[in-house]
Amino acid sequence: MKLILNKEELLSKYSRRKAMEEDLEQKVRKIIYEVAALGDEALLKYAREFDEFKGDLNNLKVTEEEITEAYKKVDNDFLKSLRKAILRVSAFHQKQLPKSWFTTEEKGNILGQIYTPVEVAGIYVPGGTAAYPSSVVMNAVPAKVAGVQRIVMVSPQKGERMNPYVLVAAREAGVTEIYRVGGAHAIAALAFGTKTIPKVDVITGPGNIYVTLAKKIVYGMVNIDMLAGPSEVVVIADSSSRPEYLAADMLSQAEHDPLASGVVITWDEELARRIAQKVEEYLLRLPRREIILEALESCGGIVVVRDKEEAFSLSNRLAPEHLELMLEEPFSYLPKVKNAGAIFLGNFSPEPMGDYLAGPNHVLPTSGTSRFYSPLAVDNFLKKSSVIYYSKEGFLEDAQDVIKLAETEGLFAHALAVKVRISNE
Ligand code: HSO
Ligand code: ZN
Repeated sequence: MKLILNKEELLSKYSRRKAMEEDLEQKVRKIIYEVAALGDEALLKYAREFDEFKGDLNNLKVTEEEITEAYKKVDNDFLKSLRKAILRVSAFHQKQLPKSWFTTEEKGNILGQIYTPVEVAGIYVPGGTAAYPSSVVMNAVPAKVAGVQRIVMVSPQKGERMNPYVLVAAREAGVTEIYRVGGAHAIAALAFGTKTIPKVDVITGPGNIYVTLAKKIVYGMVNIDMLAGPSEVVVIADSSSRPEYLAADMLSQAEHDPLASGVVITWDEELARRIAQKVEEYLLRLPRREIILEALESCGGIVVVRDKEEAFSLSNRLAPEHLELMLEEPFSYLPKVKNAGAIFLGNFSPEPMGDYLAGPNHVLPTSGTSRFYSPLAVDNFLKKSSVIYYSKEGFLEDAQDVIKLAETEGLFAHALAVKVRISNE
């Protein structure tokens, strides 16, 4: 495989990847309309068809016994690491909690803004090899910190049982109920509600292309976090880093998905050659080598650019989900970063530290959307309300202006609501 590329070669790989996104929207729309109209009946039909679900409607919900069983299956070291991750992720998200505020004006009017958590949050957790306990944590913890009372998780069950690590992560992170369904039909069920699955206010979490399209379609009926695609990392490196670090970091995101992306950008040709050698070497021993190869082929490589300026302009154009600055004095480059979901600085901050334990969220904007989306956060589970209180004196001061503006708009009942208070005072 040709690992060392120039800028144009990388950009053409990126545009080919976009074109590969099939037009599945019609198919997904049909599933959503059916679940909206027929509820559980359609949900069950699609769960049997797409999730290989064998049971009945009353088996959709994961039981307490299954969760107890799951605890018996996971090892203690996992539980310890998981709990540490939850503590660190909670601490980080606590800092995001916004404060409601009020201001009192001269005439005694009080204005403000209050934050209220949504009542019910729906979190989507993919099944199969992408059933990550860490993603359960990253979705559930910000909801919990926001104060959401009901956190509903959906995840397709592959095989005989739900993944015990996912179940334990869900319980530890504060998920209140779990349903073994996935795909577009699960998203529709969360958006509209069925007899079995509650209607939620916001749906978060990454999924495959069907899930992403479904989230796009139900948006407006519920809120969603973002439209996420396969994982990506862009590493900008100089010779202060080490080829083995850079090669491993590139592979770490490529192993997620055949459409994932791992890119290193450098102006040091010798470094590029040494990274390529290391990539070949590591590939021989990595179990997910096939996925990595496909990913690197479709959307990865080591790009040699002219200089730092060109490196940052390319990275800003790609607007990656994860950006690693493996550079001497990495903090001095922060002002050059315009678009990135999460930024990792220095040789001891490889991206997996952020995937699991650092504290910031790993649900991040992908496919160039870090131009306008932000990481999943506490505010995805909160909404604001404005608060308005007029004192009598303040009211009388503003009343004529409101009457004037209302009458200009032809809205005489609006004007009346003010006038009636002046004449009765
Ligand atoms: N890098 C992925 C998240 C993940 N990695 C989960 C490992 N497990 C998207 O940020
Ligand atoms: Zn990852």
